[in-house]
Amino acid sequence: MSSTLPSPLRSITVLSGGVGGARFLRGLLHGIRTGVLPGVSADARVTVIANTSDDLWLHGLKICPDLDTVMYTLGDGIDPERGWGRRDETWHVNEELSAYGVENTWFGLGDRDVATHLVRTQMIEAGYPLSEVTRALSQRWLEPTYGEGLRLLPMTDDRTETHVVIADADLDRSPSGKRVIHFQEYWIKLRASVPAESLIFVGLDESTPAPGVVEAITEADLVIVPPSNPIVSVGTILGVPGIREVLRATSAAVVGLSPIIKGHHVHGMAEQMLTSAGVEVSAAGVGLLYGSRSTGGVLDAWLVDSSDADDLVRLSEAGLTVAAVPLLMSDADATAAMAAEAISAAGRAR
Ligand code: FO1
Repeated sequence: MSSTLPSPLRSITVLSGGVGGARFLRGLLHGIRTGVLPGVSADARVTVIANTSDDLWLHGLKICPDLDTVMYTLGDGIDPERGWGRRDETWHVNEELSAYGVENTWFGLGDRDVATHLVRTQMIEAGYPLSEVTRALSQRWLEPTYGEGLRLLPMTDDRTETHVVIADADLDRSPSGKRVIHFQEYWIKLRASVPAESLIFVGLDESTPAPGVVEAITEADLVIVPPSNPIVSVGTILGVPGIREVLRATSAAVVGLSPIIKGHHVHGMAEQMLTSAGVEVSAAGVGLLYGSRSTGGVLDAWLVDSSDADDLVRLSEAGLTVAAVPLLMSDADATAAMAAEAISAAGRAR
């Protein structure tokens, strides 16, 4: 590793969405614990800045899917098959709501998961900001295993929500021929099966970074952009006024890993989101979207999967330090190896 990366690395900040980010974090933390990451201190602190623009209010409950996915995954409470929600879940609340004919039944509210939403909602209604609520929930899920070694922060305490504009042929319902729906309705109910004409990030322009977010980027030794959705997860984190600027200004190296392998999103449905934003659905397309800090972007280094090695020339011509390495997060060891490659690339970029 280059001598220009702090040695050892003591502080790593990760900008995370839901499933992809959480799985990457599990591998990163596994790598730190098992000592397989080059130049990383065994007591390195990881700070996660999570997307909150997927959040929704449903049945009077405040639901934060990406915060919860990270929290449950790292706290070993996640359902491993679904990648979201609690393991050993039951669905009586959902069934009872359906029996009353109460919408929205397409959103899976598990009984165990509901307890998290109840605690969060109670605290928010008592006046606590989301960052404080997240800290309280983390006391159960993260502190017992990671102590001071892991901190989960929402990107903002302000309410932001991603909405999607879709075509609607039912002119009685949508005289304009278009309808605006919550991102979760597009994602879950429609399974992103119709084109997203555009995205509306409600409240994002007026939001401010949550306490600790700016410092976590400014004071980090390394910032990692994991294989999360570049538009509706990382894109919204970068959309909080001030975050892109501190990322561009930090003395930490910034390295990203492609969520797109051979033209497909590995852990989600990012293709539709990239297409609606006019971005090429490829590892190169996402790398160029983030861009090199040397030319006004946010990254120093970008990793693509070995099968996307053809994209490397274009990316390095755009000023990025690049490498083609295996990017399938098949288990914690394989993911820790990805984190090790990210650290090596960050070292070469300095
Ligand atoms: N994803 C689904 O595909 N179906 C669901 O019913 C569903 C419910 C749900 C409840 C709580 C939660 O934290 C996450 C949930 N997710 C569900 C995942 C979530 O919609 C998304 O994958 C993300 O928001 C995208 O990161």
